[in-house]
Amino acid sequence: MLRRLVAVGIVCFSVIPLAACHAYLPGCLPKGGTTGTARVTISIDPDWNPFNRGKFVPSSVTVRAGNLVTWSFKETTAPHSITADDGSFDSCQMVGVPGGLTHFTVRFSQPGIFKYHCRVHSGMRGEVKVT
Ligand SMILES: [Cu+2]
Repeated sequence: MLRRLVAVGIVCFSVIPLAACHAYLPGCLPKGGTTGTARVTISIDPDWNPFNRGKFVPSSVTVRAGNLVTWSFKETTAPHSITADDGSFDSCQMVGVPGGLTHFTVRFSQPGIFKYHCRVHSGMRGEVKVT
């Protein structure tokens, strides 16, 4: 764990000597994740908006109840999280460095609209519609 934090710090401070890298989400415990083959993959892509740094693509997806959704990390300059607005799942952090979490998968069992966000960047938002 410490080695991972040091690696993130090195990447962050050599690439972006500013704010986006301070958020290691200490004390956050990932929850709601699972493994398996996802029906839909959402990419976390770069976004050079200085307030967001990343974006969920596509930001809205539709799946059937019981399907899995995987978020895949493509952005490599800032940490992000996939955090349900209702707290039902949280990746805590994903980073594009060796040893970092680069995928996060959630099973959506109940119909509804599930909104999520990135804990690090308030402008990063998305939703999963479950039919
Ligand atoms: Cu983010």
